[in-house]
Amino acid sequence: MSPADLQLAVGTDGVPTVAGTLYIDGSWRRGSSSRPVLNPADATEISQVDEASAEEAGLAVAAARAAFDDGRWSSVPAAERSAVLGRVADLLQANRSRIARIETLDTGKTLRESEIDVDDVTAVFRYYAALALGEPGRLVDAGNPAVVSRVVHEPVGVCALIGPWNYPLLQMSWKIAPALAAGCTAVLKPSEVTPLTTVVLVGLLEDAGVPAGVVNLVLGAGAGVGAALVESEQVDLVSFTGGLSTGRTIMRSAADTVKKVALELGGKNPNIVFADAVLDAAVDTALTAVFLHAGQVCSAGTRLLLEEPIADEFVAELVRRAELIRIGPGLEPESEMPPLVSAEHLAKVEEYVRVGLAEGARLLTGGSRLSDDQKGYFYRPTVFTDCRRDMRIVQEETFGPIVTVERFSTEDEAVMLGNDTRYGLAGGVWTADRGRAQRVASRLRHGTVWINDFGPYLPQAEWGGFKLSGTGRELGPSGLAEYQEAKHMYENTEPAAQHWFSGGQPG
Ligand code: TXE
Repeated sequence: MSPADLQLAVGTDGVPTVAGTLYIDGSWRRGSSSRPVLNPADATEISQVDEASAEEAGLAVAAARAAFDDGRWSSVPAAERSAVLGRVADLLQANRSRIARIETLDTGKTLRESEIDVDDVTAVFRYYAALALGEPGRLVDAGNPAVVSRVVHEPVGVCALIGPWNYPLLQMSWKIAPALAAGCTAVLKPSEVTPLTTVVLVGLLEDAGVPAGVVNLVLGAGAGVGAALVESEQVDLVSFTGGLSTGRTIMRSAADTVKKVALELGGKNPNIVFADAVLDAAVDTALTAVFLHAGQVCSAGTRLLLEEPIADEFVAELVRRAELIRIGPGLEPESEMPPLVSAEHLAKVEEYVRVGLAEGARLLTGGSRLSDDQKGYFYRPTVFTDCRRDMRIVQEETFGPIVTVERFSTEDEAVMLGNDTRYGLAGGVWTADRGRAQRVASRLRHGTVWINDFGPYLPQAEWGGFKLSGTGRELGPSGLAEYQEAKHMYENTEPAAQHWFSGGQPG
């Protein structure tokens, strides 16, 4: 039984409780410090994990570097690498309920959503297992029959994969599955707030047959361990999902070593509803768009834009249904909306509500904790109306269960408001007029646009942001390309002197 199995096997609720949550060069080890992991539903400690020092992060990078440089993974036949990824998918499914439970205890999210996450992640591993089979490269016509010109794609090298706390397992899988498919090696650093399912995932990768040194795991705070990875000269690429300000810091710091950088930095996502939309579906989806996982979703539809004639009726129905949402611990089957992830994050959301009120937005419902003596970090679904485009709650990512409502009168105004953000991750448009849907969707400057829906994503389709939402793409073929370098191989099968220089004649 591997240490990861052991961690899965012990503890109440299957939560890892033994030490040894760093994984370096194929060995589970203790770190130089430890950190308690809290359950957001009641603030109780559910686990202690080891954390790494910057020096231990360096060891993990060195292991990944050595594993890349000796080709122990990139030289494995593509079919075998693909089979390993397929086995990871099988193991995820075999451990589905246990992993989902750990994710719920760690992040707070509802068990139903955690189970969906495990299924989605399984699909991502299966997709990249298929893509790992690869292509022989592209032949290019060099205009000379004696030349064979071929473009091939090679792994980029050692990757630092830094994840967020809202979808820990899912976001890390979006990174490690294509990295492994491409033949890269990696050091994983999940958020210090929610490290547990990444520990489990690394155990599954080990059990699936990923060789020692190819995947390494360090836990710890961003400013210490994360920064050490980003600054390392031995790391070729950083893929980061998290907040805008951390993304900026990472991009600046990666400039010193000219690393490749992929960033997903959240969004402020418009959900545009025209009067001819199927209103029942639009209201229903507007709720899930913003209140799923208590709004802690980078693509949450937090900015609702309603066409004038339906605005009053729509808002009244939205508020009525928002007040019926059952808030509670993620493990309780009747809970529909979970707590926020931490006390710090709850404080941030509360501050945004104060800002909204001070800016003159009108609070229609919510705006408070579930109860004054709550132990967990619950916050009520919150609806603000009378919002203006220059308000901070309209422009900034609150990352909580807060929706702001604005109104528009024309298609042009809807598009203008939909693009009136420095972010560009996702947006939605609701209308029965397919021509208008296509016009508006094509004018929106966001990486994903949903028409008569909000939220779905597919492993086969690229995910990422325009503008300040980031750079690079995850998922789809581009998600693999992030982890590859294109190389042009030009072979002259009939070498002959060209005598470009006159003195270059045979003497
Ligand atoms: O994330 P951070 P925070 C948004 C959301 C949230 C805000 C801040 O608005 O309120 O970001 O959240 C690591 N070098 N999103 O502060 O700091 C850190 O350890 C290297 C959007 O919790 O961005 C963690 O692993 N790494 C988002 C990861 O970065 C560093 C999801 C993310 O943490 C580092 C979550 C450094 N200097 C929050 N500093 C999305 N895009 O979905 C921190 N880290």
